[in-house]
Amino acid sequence: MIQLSILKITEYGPWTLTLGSDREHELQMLQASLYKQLQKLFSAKNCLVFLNKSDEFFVVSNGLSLEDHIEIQKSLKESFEISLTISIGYGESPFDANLKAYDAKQNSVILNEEHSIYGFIDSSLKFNVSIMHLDVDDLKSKREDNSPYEISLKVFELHSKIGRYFIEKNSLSFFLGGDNYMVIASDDAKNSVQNFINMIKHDEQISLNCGIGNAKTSRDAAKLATKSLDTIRAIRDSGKQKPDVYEL
Ligand SMILES: Nc1nc2c(ncn2[C@@H]2O[C@H](COP(=O)(O)OP(=O)(O)OP(=O)(O)O)[C@@H](O)[C@H]2O)c(=O)[nH]1
Ligand SMILES: [Mg+2]
Repeated sequence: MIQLSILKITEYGPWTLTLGSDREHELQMLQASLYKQLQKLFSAKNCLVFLNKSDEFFVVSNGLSLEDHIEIQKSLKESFEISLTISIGYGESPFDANLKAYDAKQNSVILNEEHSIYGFIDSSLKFNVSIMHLDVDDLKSKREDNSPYEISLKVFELHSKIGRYFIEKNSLSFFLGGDNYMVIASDDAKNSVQNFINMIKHDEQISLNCGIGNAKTSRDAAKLATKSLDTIRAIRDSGKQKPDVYEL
């Protein structure tokens, strides 16, 4: 079972208009500081925040109580003029947890009105999460005959392919920067990642490595996923035949 908290800036559109037209630089600074603060607050509680579209953030919040969420809301209130709405859901798969959180918001299932928290929490459930850290093998060599802009276009096209493929496996994919992606993965996703890697190798001539981590909390699962990825690199760099996928 996995618990997901979706944070969204409340009434952001109308608020942005209050800044006038010369606002884009202000909004970019606000979004960057908000992301930094959220990552700080949630990682202190052993969670990892995934940046979705700058006004919305996904957190695998396994084990976090309503009180934990209220504490975070109080802290954010001290630092930011804008506020966030939190929707919490759980499910057998990451996509199901996302649906449950979404349903709660749509149907106004309130957990705490003062702090704008919606959703469902059940502390009696047993939580765990699998994270897959995907990375392009030897992106450096592609830079030799592609300009920075062409490389980034490829990186975003790949993100779209990862997202489309793994939503079919009830999993959620996020871009982390560079040539790095993380998938909050179902068992089905883990079992099919080698097929996905083979497909991308065949269709796009891009080699991917995938480290997988399993743990109770998202910070631990991400740590193990990255450790797995680094293990693949270490095997490769020692001159041995590397696996495409490694799981801890
Ligand atoms: N978010 C994130 N970005 C990383 C990480 N490691 C590297 N990067 C980014 O990815 C870019 C490419 O680095 P690498 O993936 O190490 O380079 P590479 O040539 O593909 O080498 P290999 O992946 O070892 O084959 C870097 O410039 C960083 O932007 C990581 O763990 N997390
Ligand atoms: Mg790489």
